Amino acid sequence: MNMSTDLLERLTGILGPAAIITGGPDLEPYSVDWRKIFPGKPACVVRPSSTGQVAQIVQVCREAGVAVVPQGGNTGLAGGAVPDASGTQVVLSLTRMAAIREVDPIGMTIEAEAGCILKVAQDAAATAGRLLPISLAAEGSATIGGVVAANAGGVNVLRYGMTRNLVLGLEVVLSDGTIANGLRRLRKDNAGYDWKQLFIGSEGTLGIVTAAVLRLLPRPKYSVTALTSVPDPDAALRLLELAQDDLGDQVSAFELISRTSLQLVEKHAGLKPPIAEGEWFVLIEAASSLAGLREAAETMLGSAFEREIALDGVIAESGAQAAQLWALREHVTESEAREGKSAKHDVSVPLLAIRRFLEEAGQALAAGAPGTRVNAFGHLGDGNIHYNVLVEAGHDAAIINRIVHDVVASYGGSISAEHGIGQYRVGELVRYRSSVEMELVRKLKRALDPEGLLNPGKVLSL
Ligand code: 2HG
Ligand code: ZN
Repeated sequence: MNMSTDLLERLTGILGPAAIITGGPDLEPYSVDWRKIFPGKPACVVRPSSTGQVAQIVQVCREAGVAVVPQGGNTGLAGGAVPDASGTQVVLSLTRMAAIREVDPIGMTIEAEAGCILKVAQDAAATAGRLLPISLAAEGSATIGGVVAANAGGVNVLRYGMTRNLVLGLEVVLSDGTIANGLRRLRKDNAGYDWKQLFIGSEGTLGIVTAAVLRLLPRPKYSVTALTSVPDPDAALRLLELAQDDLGDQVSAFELISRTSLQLVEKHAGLKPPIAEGEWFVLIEAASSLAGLREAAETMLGSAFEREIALDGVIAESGAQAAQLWALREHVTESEAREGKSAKHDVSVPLLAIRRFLEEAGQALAAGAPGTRVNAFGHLGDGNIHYNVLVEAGHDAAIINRIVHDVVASYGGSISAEHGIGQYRVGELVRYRSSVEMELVRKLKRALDPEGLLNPGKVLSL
């Protein structure tokens, strides 16, 4: 531990000794991300149980000039929730603040504290006959605060938008320890600046999200899940167009999976796809409360086969089979991690450029980093591909990043479609955003966190 006894005494006065971890193996899970790519060393971990305690912690840390790193489920992929290696930063874990304060099935809202696990919030909504449509592979451990702070994406963005689209109200602890309570649950609220938007996706660098009101939706009664192989990514886009023509906005997920991804899942998770042949696969889900969805999906897929934009496919016959198809997709990240290190590229490009992006990035890698293997998969319907390159001995991840991101930039794409910047992409962001944009962002940071003590080193460098 590397902090003054005075600060430790003040923190202990706020929380009691049981809610502070100062050393030993208990520190480990808070010190490093789950992939163990960004090892850090906290001065200590504090575990408040109320917004008032968060506010007091921020206040005393500020007085001591000590940085605070907010952390939820620690499931992020950009190192945004772990401390640096200096041993001076305090990790503020929100996992004890896990209450669901209210579910309102008529107003269609849920209010939850930051540490509430996403899956718990989804289940509470389902019990009330409603849908919380944020859905990600990490939903069993990701927390509402982290999801909001990261503006998480996931597999339902195509239909319901990013987390930002679903946030109606926020409670945030500001850098001076004051509490901004904007926990309104209104569909329409156009009264002045919508300040909460600043905190959504700010990754804890502007304030600490302690609770949120999220919008719920009607819970569809029927859903249909299909896995098909497609001849190439362009055909996948034509299949998306067909699906949207025939099923409208009932298409809730449209995921592209490469053969390499499925091979990794088979090798490390032991899951076999029901379709053997093909280089590219698409997992489609549609959901509706009106009957006839399955028939419509069958007709749609029938015409996809006729037009040869789908080659082979299965439609799940039961909820269990649908879960098996989803498991293939959901195990990609974990299987990739088991295979070894990877240079992750969470990129988006305009949909029509996807095939060219994939081809050009592949060619550029073959020329500039020969022998690399690409694990490409992602949310095709959002133009968001996880273009992950497996890094083996002799490969330089920085060179690989540069190669891939330069191709992304040439198509007007984004170097972080949904995972955020964290610490992983701070340098990259500066390269691909204009100096005017970067200065605007720095001004916001200086205004809201003048001392630079909220999650320093993440998202931007001052
Ligand atoms: C997903 O879509 C996640 O499964 C993780 O965003 C992506 O592992 C990744 O790169
Ligand atoms: Zn993703």
